[in-house]
Amino acid sequence: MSDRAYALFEEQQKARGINLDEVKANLKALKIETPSWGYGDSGTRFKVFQKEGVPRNPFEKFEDAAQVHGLTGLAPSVAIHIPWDKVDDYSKLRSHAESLGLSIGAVNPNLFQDEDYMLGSVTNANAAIRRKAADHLLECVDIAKETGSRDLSLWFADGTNYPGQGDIRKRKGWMHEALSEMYKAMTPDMRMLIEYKCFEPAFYHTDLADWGMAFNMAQKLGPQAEVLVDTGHHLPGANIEHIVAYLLDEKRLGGFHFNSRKYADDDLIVGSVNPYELFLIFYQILNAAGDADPGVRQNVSNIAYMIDQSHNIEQKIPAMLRSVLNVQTQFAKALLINHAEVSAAAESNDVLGAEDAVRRAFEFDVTPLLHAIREEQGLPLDPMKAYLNSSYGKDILARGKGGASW
Ligand code: PSV
Ligand code: MN
Repeated sequence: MSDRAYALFEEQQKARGINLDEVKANLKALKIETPSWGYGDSGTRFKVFQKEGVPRNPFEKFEDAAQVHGLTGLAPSVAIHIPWDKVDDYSKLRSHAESLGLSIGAVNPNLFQDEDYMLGSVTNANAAIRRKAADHLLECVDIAKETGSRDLSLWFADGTNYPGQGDIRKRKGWMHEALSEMYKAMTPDMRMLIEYKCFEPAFYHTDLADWGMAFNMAQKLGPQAEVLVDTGHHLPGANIEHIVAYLLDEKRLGGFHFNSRKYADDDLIVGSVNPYELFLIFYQILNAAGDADPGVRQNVSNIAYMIDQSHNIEQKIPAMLRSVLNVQTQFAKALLINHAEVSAAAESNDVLGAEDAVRRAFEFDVTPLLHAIREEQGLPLDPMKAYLNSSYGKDILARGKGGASW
């Protein structure tokens, strides 16, 4: 049955001029980093819920992440957040990850939970607090050296709630000062990924509020600084795929924090509310993958795809499985776009023809394709079912309640 479904699918795609061998190779190369904090207890600003079976330490978070990778082949690295994942010996954490078939991914400094940072970290008016924050950034560079991480992923909660509360231009300078110091400490193979967010926890202004501010900062710092697009960090109606195309054209797209948003930074399962947006993001990326400029093509191949979600009401591991599978599905659909057909229509000003050529790819059921690659990779055809039928979810209940939060 599955062979027949695939044969039909293959015939259909061939007729559209799609090379399925290439599509399959692209799908097998897709890597999505999962966040260590997505395996721990989390909550809203109203309550952190404690779940049974949640990892008690960073080592156990990697064990859970290994389930996601083992069943999907999609998630070989795990981002860490410091101090949430602080350990005495990072080489031990690194060997543990490697023994599970994983690597340690982006290192995320945390400059938002210390009492001192209530009025800002690197942009605090108090020089001693700014120093403390900059030192934490330097500490994270050292950690990345030990973990073998390429990416340092930065997000700042810095901002103000009221006009006059802070000198916006001074704060801009302080931000640049701290990032320059960090940039100089990085090794040549490291990247600084600068994340922006329009609001929350600050509500009047955020020091890095949008992609333009992050981009400007990255440009001032140098080629190892790039922009990180968290899909939940935009104002309603923002055209994220346009931002993606723009940054790719400037060769400054460092990566993504994928999650789903309806209202603000909802941090829910990516692709659960607006899968078409995710598909259109991949459309822009795949369009740039065929660019004449090798720099743009290189940027495409270096994009870090990461999940940034905290699952408060869902079971942690299945929620992470759902997330990486949703990304894979939309990527598969985007791979079915016939770019020559889209540009022919666009160039002849055939508005509906161009829109149709993009949308049509989204409308295909890619299940036979995904089953075929999973079979070829020796993976379960239905990773979610395989997890739910395994004993892992029951076995970890022995960890009890009160595991690591965030
Ligand atoms: C902030 O909302 C953010 O997106 C940053 O990436 C943080 O590091 C992460 O969430 C923490 O959950
Ligand atoms: Mn994020």
